[in-house]
Amino acid sequence: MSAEPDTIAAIATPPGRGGLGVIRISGSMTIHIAEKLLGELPAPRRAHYGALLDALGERLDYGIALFFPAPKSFTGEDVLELHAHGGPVLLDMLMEGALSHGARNARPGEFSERAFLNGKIDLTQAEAIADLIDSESRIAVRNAARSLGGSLSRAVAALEQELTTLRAQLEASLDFDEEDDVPSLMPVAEMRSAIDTLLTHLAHSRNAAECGMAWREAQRVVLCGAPNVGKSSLLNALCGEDAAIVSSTPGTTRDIVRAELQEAGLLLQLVDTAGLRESAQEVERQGMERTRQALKEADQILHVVDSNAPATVPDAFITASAHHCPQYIVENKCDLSEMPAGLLSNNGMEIRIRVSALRGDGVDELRALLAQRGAKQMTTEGAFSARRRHVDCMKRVNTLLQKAKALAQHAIPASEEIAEQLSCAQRQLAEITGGVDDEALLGEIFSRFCIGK
Ligand SMILES: Nc1nc2c(ncn2[C@@H]2O[C@H](COP(=O)(O)OP(=O)(O)OP(=O)(O)O)[C@@H](O)[C@H]2O)c(=O)[nH]1
Ligand SMILES: [Mg+2]
Repeated sequence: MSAEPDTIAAIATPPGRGGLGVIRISGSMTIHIAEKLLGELPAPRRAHYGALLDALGERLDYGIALFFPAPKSFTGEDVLELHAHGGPVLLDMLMEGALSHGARNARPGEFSERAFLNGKIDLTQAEAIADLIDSESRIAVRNAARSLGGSLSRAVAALEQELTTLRAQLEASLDFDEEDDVPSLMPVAEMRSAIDTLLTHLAHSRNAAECGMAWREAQRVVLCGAPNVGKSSLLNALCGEDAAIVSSTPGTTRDIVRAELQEAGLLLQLVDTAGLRESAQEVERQGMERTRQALKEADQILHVVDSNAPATVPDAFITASAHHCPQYIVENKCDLSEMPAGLLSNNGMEIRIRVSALRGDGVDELRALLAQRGAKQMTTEGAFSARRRHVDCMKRVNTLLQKAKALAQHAIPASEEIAEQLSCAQRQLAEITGGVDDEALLGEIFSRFCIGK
């Protein structure tokens, strides 16, 4: 992190040619740079149309400039935005101008980092900006927008407030206890119930955060089954492209093949695996090991079978894996027996469907079911974009509160130990919004941003 408040500049639009290209400048030299590159300082927060000059004062383009004086700007510093035409060489020449008049190239995420350090946004909002840019589904966009608007921050702030109140009460009783005769101000039962309430509220926020985390990342749909039943063909049919190699030789797929699919706003990652069978060679056995690993990480499992072959005994591992997530029995190759494709049964956890990957019959129906079920696993209501980091912090808070609760079960509770657990829990909560001074954490978060953000 930079200690010196120097002036930074970056091209904020993606590389390549486009209608417009935007350069962003932030810092104490901004006014000077604006005067040099525009010939005058634009009025604050008003679109200014005029010539854009190079390092030597020669006109390069006409464009729009926006000047946001500190502290009412994104970073909290003086900020200038130059909207030029989107030519890469033109933008480079304008950047040279900004650099020659005192700016330096911004590091990835440095604008957001400054906004955070100047108290314009908290850490969850900074992360939400990156998530908004990286969102790969409509729901991920909406969740990121909620976090940017402060949903996650508010949930954490409410928990912090409850914790502060509880700690204050507890500390007050600790002080009084020292004066012997004065009874504890906080009865044990009250303390326990306050911790319980906190745990309930925490679980609620954690649920929303876990949902948000799930929406940011694709759900994994793993296709498995015996060799040659048509797993790879089905993957190709579902995603509409030839992502996996198909052949009539059993044991074609050795390694994991992944393909992405968007359906009803949901991002699904289809995972094709090596067929499971007893008499496999070394390489195929390694592939089967990967299949087993993929099954462990599955959100939904498609167990593909050949509808014409005698029902193969499902691999024990598939059956075991099916307990932790919804499973489908997909009877493939129904074209061979001229049986109609479509849903056969649906009993909640297990769906049976008949398809022809070759002809595409029943594939649309299967795709829709996958999205429907995927969406069911995650509510959208109240979810906000969240990262594993936030969820992990909440898990730690939960453990600390559980410890405090256990301590409060004793007839004569160890109040000081409880106070210690609560204080640790508060530090964990503060880490979510960036209230804790942790340079390594900030460096890690902001370095993943794109330049100009
Ligand atoms: N008639 C018919 N043939 C199919 C269908 N789906 C796949 N096949 C054929 O079955 C053979 C095996 O298909 P794959 O998709 O490679 O099967 P797989 O399950 O991925 O096989 P492995 O990777 O070896 O485990 C190929 O010859 C496909 O053309 C189908 O719906 N109908
Ligand atoms: Mg295959």
